[in-house]
Amino acid sequence: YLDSIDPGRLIEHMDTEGSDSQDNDYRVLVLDDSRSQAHFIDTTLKKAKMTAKVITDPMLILDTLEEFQPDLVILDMYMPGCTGSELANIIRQHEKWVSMPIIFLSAEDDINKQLQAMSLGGGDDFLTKPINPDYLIRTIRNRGKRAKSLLALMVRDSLTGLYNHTHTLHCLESAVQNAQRENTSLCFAMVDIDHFKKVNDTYGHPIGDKVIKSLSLFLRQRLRKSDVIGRYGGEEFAVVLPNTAATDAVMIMNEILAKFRKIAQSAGDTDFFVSFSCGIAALSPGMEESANLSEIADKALYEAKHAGRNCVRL
Ligand code: GH3
Ligand code: MG
Ligand code: MG
Ligand code: MG
Repeated sequence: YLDSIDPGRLIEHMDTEGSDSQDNDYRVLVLDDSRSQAHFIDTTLKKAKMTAKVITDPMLILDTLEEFQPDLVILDMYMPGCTGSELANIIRQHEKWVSMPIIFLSAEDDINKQLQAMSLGGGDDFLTKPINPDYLIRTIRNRGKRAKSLLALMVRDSLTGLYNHTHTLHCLESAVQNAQRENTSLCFAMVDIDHFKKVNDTYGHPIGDKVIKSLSLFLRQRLRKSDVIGRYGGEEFAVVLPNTAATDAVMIMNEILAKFRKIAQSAGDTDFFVSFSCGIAALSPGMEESANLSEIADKALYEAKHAGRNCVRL
């Protein structure tokens, strides 16, 4: 049964978002120009088993966001050269950070100034110093939990639960960066169900949906946990295969195709069979980065369709 496939690939994809064990696992970036304050917050967060990163220089905020990828940011209000609300505005200009919670921290107890900071800066909370550690942790947990579950919804396709088009491309982008940094190979595969219009026309749209879900489930079961699977379009899927050479990717996708087309899809009391076509783009160590993997995979997919469908092309 699929003996030529690396057993590591058979590990089922599991969704772990929202599980209890992860509830405390927030990545929190703290910016406070006062070292003693920064240290106090750092200690408080670590005691609550959060992953904290503390910086004291406002100039480092954007680079550190990119590097640390926090779930939430805590900003001191008054710092030399800029205010917390000015920084929050700068952060919010980046699409990627639009929904990330920002908590202001300050000794400012004038409610009007607090209000002004909140309305100018796109912050979500204003905590006053001296900070009550329990209150700080509770605020982070509440904000963090909601932000994480919203984000989890935003990146997924609702029919299949797979990553959506946009998030799949984001994942491809970071996978390419990783592969280049670590000098490893990477493949990107595009999968498109053959003659899917006929399925809809013959059996109806809901049965078509069932076929899409069936392929989605099959890909999840057959690929590694580290592979990224996305619903790229209606009946199109995309797979990012890190640490995978071109010949292996071709073999894996051929195996998946051979098994999938044997699965009986049922429509009432009739069974039917569905195949797909697949185009693969490969990035090998040392290759020029200019290669646009999604364009190349798309061309390979077109060739697979042109060659009569039901096949894999590199
Ligand atoms: P080919 O082998 O060339 O890919 O043929 P095809 O019929 O699969 O190609 P085409 O891309 O022209 O048709 C895809 C069809 O998939 C058209 C559209 O109505 C249908 N479709 C798109 N999204 C969904 C969906 O979410 N559910 C269902 N049931 N059908 C969908
Ligand atoms: Mg300060
Ligand atoms: Mg299509
Ligand atoms: Mg199709």
